[in-house]
Amino acid sequence: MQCFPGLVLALSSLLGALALLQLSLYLRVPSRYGKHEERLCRPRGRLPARCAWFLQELPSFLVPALLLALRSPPRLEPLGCRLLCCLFCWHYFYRTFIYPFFTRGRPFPLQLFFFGTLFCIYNGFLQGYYLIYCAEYPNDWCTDIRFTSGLLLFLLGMGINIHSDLLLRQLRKPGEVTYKIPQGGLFTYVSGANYFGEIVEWFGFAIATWSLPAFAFAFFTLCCIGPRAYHHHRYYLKTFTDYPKSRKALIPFVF
Ligand code: NDX
Repeated sequence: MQCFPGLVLALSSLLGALALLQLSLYLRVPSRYGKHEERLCRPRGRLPARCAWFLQELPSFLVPALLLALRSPPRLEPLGCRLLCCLFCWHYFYRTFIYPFFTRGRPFPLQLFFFGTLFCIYNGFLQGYYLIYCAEYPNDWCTDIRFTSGLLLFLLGMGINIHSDLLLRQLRKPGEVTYKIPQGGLFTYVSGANYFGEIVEWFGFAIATWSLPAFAFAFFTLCCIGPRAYHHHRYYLKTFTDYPKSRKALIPFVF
């Protein structure tokens, strides 16, 4: 396989277009899973959350790993480029092999599972293909301000995301499906602390890679879970009369 810059440009543009489609679809009405699903208890047409999250996210880890294995001879030089590919796989290792096994979420709708899986194959291919076959970095990329600041943002975002996922999980005992007010960590300031972390993480990744595919993915993430944070916030305000009034939806002290 070789690098086709036109393919990278086309796939990144389509990702940007999907992001805008998503924004237009989910700004007014939330995506129908989790607390925004209307018919909550019918098991038909749903997959257990653990199974759904594992299978859905797996391609984001497997596809870049497969592309890397197929690359002969390996071309992940210099060190900066190798590290960047590892960051992407590191996140999806967590999301595929750790997060699903601890989740206490409701069953996931099959239709969204199908779209989610397609999305993960698509994005796993785009990010992996670009980093493994196309990206060119100078030898001193690791000391470039874009790499170091992006890496710091990525690590900060990932830390917030994992910590917030943990706080949400601890709200329920095994088998429980009720919703409570999230407390602690960044939830003190925003209703969508896990989403805020994930968005910071992928913008950090985009800055560190300084690439069109990564910026397109960061934008997609913002358009996908940004509106969801807003809908979560409205849900909490409507459901809990004692919900902290100073808490914002997504960005601490701002929105
Ligand atoms: N998976 C990303 N688009 C997505 C699945 C949905 O990783 O048709 C994108 C991802 C997919 C999406 C994926 C792609 C686009 C799709 C979309 C659906 C429609 C959309 C396919 C692939 C689409 C077009 C138009 C382009 C075709 O019972 P429960 O499940 O609610 O329990 C929850 C629990 N919880 C609480 N428990 C007690 N009390 C409370 N108050 C609680 N509040 C929540 O915590 C869950 O078990 C858990 C987390 O819930 P929630 O709702 O806060 O997060 P969730 O949305 O489930 O995300 C989980 C993590 C989170 O860290 C988030 O940052 C990350 O995954 N994520 C999620 C979505 C996308 C994404 C990251 C990204 O774009 N980077």
